[in-house]
Parts: sequence; C-alpha cells; structure tokens
Amino acid sequence: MIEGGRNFMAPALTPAELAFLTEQARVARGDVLVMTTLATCGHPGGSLSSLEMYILLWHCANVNPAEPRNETRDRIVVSHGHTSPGVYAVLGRRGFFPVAEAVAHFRQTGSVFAGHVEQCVPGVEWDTGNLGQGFSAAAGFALAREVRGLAYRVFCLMGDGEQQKGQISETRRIAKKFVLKNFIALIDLNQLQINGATATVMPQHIRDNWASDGWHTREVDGHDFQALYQAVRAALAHNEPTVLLANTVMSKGISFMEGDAHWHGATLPDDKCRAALKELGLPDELDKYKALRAQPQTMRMADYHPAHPAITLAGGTPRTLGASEKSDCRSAWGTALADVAGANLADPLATPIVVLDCDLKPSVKTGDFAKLAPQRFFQCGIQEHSVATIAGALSSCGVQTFFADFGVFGVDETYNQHRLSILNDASPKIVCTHCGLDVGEDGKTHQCVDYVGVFRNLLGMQVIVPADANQTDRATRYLATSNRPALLVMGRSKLPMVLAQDGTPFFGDNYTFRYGAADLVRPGTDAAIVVMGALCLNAVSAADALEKEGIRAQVLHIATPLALDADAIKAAAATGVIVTVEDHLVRSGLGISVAEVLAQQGVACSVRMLGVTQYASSGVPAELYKEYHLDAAGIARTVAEAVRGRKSGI
Ligand SMILES: Cc1ncc(C[n+]2csc(CCOP(=O)(O)OP(=O)(O)O)c2C)c(N)n1
Repeated sequence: MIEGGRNFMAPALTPAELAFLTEQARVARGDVLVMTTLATCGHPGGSLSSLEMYILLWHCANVNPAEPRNETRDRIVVSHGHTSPGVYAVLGRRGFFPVAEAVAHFRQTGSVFAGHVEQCVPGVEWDTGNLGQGFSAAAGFALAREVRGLAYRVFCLMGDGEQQKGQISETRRIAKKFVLKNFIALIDLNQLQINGATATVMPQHIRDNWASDGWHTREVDGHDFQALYQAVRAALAHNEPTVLLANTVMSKGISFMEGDAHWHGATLPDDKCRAALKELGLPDELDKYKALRAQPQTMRMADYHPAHPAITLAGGTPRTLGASEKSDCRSAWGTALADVAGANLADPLATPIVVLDCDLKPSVKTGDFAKLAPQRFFQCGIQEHSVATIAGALSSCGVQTFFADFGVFGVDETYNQHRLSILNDASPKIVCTHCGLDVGEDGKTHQCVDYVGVFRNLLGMQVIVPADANQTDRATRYLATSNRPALLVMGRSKLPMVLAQDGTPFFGDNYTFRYGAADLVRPGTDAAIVVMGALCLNAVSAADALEKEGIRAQVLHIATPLALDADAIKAAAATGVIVTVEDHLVRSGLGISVAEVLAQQGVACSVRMLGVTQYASSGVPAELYKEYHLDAAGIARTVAEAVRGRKSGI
C-alpha cells in the first residue's frame, strides 16, 4: 500500500504510485460492478467515469481513514451522489471501512451503504443526490474554513448533466464573490445523462458558464492519474476558485458498457457481470458476495450517531420593551442578534456567528449585525437555494448560522434544501419575517401561510412563532445558543407588547424562553383561545371583551406549534371549548396540531379553528384579519357562539 494523504506536496506521482493507483482503479471497478449487480440497482456508469478522480483525491488529499472526522481534514464532497458505488468502492479500498461490507450490502435495508451517498459512511461529507446541492454544501465547508481560520481544502465532484441545475450557478457566484480559496470543483464530462447525450437533453456551455462567473477553468483527462494530479496541483497553486473539466467515458473500462447512457442507472445481469470481471482480469467473486449479502450487516444505519459541534455562545442581555411601547418582532430579533454577537465578539472561544442574507437586509433587520461584524455578514443576493444549503453546511461546521429571509423564500422556496440539511443533521437557524397575512398588501404570492405545515415534515426542526417583540428577544437568544435546527417566524407590523393582567409586559424581565412551553396569558374556565404568534394580542382583546359578557376565556399562547405542551392543552380542553387562532392555513397549522394532541390524549372537546382558509387578497393586515375572523371581534364572536352552542348542546 502506498502511503496516502500527502497533500499534493510532491511535484508528480511516482511510477510506484501510478502503478498502485492504477491497480486500485482495476479492483474498484470490480467492486462497483459486483455491488450493483448484487443489489440489482444503482448507477455504475457515472461511478466508473468518476472513479479515477475519486481514487486520486482520496489518495492524495489530507484525509485519514483512522480519523474521518478530524476537523483539519480536506473535504471531498461528491455532489452527484448517485455515483455511490464508485465512492464506496474507493473509500473501502482506501481503508475507511472493509470494502466487502459495502459490496455485499449496498442498498440493502438497514445498511449505511444507501443508494446515494450519506455521511453515515466514514469518508462521506454530505448526503447528496439531489443534484446541485452538494456543490453548495461544499461552498459552505469552504466558507466555514474562512470563518474559522482553518486550512483545509475543499474538493467538489459533480456530473455534467448536473450542471443544468440553476443552484450551481448561484453557488459559483457566491464562491467567487467571497473568494473561497482552495476550493476546487471537478466535473465529470462523460457527456451522457439518463436520457442520452447531455448536449441533446439540454444544450449548455459548461466551460463558458464557469469562466463567465470568474472561475479559473482547466481541461484534463479524467482517467489519467498523472494529468489529474498535475491539474489539481495547478489549481491549488491558484488563489481563486478553479474548476477542472475532466473528460471521461461513461462506464470506462468495460468494453461493452462504455459510452452508453443505458448504464447510467442500469446494472449488469450475473452473466454479464462475470464477463466484465473477466475482462478486468479479476476473480469472479459474485457468488462469494451473494453469500455475504445473506449474512448480518456490521455497519448499520441505526448505529450511526451524528456528533453535533458544541455551541459556545453567551446569550447577551435580554431587552424588555415597556408596557406602552410598540415594536415589530423583526426589529426585536435584529437588535437581539446584534446584542448576542456583541457579547461574544471578544471571546476567542465563542462559536462564530454568521448571517447569510438574500438582498433583504433592511427588511429582515440584519443591518445592526452587519455593521457590528461585517466580516461575518454575507450578502448573497437573490440566490436562496444555494444560501439555504450553504447555511446547513456551515451550521454543521461549528458556525452558528442564521439565514434571514422573507417567509415565502426562506420556507417555501427552499424546502428541499432545508430537508437535506436536516437529513445531514445540520442545525441552521432560519429566520423568516413577513410571514402570514401580516405581509398584507404584498398579496398572496408573498403571504407565507404554511410555515408550520411545511416545516412539520422536517423531523427535528424547531419552529418558534413569538407573540411580541419581548418574546422574540428571548427566542432569539435561545436560538443563538441552541445546537438544533430552527425556524423563527415573524410578521411585519409594529405592535404593542402582550401584557399580563397587572398591566406589565407578559414576557418581562423574568421571562426565559423554553422550547415547548405554552404561555398562559389569561386564565379562564369557560373557554380557551389557543393562539399562535402575534395574533395573541387580538386574542387577549377578545378575552377582555368576553369577560364583559360574562364569559371567562383563557388565552393560551403557543410559540412552539410543533412541540405542544400536552398538559396545557388538556387544561384548555377542560373548559369544554377550544378556539384555535392562527395567521396560517387552518388545514396544516396550530388547529390541526391541537386536535392531534386531544385525540392522542383521548380528550373530548369542542374545537373551532380560526385561520386562513383560502389564498387571500392584498390588503391591510387588520382588514384581512377581519375577513378571516382573526380580529378581536371575530375571535370573541366565535368563542361566544361556541360557548353558547355547548350550553345548548349544539
Ligand atoms: C435535482 C435532481 N433532479 C433530478 C434527479 C434525477 N437524476 C439522477 S441522476 C440524473 C442525471 C445526472 O446526469 P449526470 O450529472 O451527467 O450524471 P451521470 O449520468 O454522468 O452519472 C438525474 C436527472 C436528481 N437526482 N436530482
């Protein structure tokens, strides 16, 4: 075995190294074919065209199979994650795990060796296969290196069909703007994709596209180890992002598979696999691996436990606005963020805080932070898909990452990017303003009324919808110190503070945000208004009006709709009437969540749900609220009807 991990220091590969790498390629080709034939599915074509690049990088980069998560390691990200057979074969042969385990159990239920690469496999940096996203994740790793002052390199491998994905051009520009040094992209130019020739499926000008975005480009033979080695060395010598355009052949090495798009995602039957092994001069071990596949796996996904980087941040000094003050929640978030950043700026051990912005700084109130820490504020333009993925990757590298945006873009536009961040155990903080009907006059294209419904599908994601500026302040400090992914939801309007019965701010000096805790703003025994977010004020006004009619309605505010306090909901149900109130689609938000808790607890209670029931028109938020009975009068009316209905047995 030739020693690996030598950092591309030597001027050239030695003949002994070349011979070693060539032999690695031969046996790895056999691994790819056997594992895909055994699984009867998978992607041999691209695996075989990218194979030399994988072997070269994992052999020469600064990686150590004994310490696959060492912080100083070079990051090798495979964005065309369907080439997992090639990745597993190479990592196995490089000593990250026994290659036989991957060959035998590829794509088998319970195994870590999934159809597309996942980071439960030692050596894999990011779950990919949603084409275009791996490159953004790689940019996130490169950005983390700049922010944290580390010295690793980032290599990202992609397919040529993958270049059609718009997210790649977003990332290209971001990488160029922030001069992400030692960031090298390699494109497997095998000129084929699922439906045939890449030029026919979608004509593109790959080299021109990269060059016009300011990347240094260089062509190379993707199957020639020495040429690849020299190209990588030259790229590393450049102090700017470089792309290597690697000319390759799909299914390289197997005469009857080469250059045929069919083998992008088709596997050889047994007899053809045996013939291919023969052509490679390898022993026919198909039957041996068939027997192994029937044996128990030793690398199971269930045994994989991701290690979250610790967050070391002080929460700063909470700020309480007085009973007579008004503020929008987004200003409170911006002020609290800057305060937290300021409180930690001088501490060398504090986790760095980064804000990613998509041309909305004045509206999403990240200006104070940008002034305070300009080197940690990244203006990324209107490129939300890339930014969402970069946020996820950055957050997984010991950087507390805030992605601030409008709800429609930060939630709806970027759902699959966040989903992949979650699959990668990342912990981005997504901060969305202008949510709900509160965005008002911008109209339905900008009314994000599904933030709970959409994000409830992201397992592990926290969703926080504060009631007023004071609760926003505390929630922001909680987010800054949390190592779990989260969405902070805010509207647009300036509003008064929620007050306790004694007239002081309900979320006052002694209040601490706790995820999953409900806020009993008003006690009451005749009915319960269970409300989410800034509509809490209307709910309190409704409760005050109802009291004058002799109906004592409690107001239970829920800031964490995905983590309901079951005891608080049961207590609300004990009144006999629950009216849920939300600036969100009724069918997927708070009301449904409350009903779910009641059903799970076996509690019978009349529930009426107020919220958005259709895509609304433009309009002043107060008028839109009135239309959907979400103003104080509408809430009071609904509660009174429900209470009367209950008493008369309706
Ligand atoms: C965003 C996205 N859209 C579609 C797919 C389905 N898909 C998987 S591979 C592939 C073709 C990729 O072509 P290329 O990058 O050239 O890879 P190669 O065929 O060389 O393996 C497609 C369309 C996907 N994985 N991700």
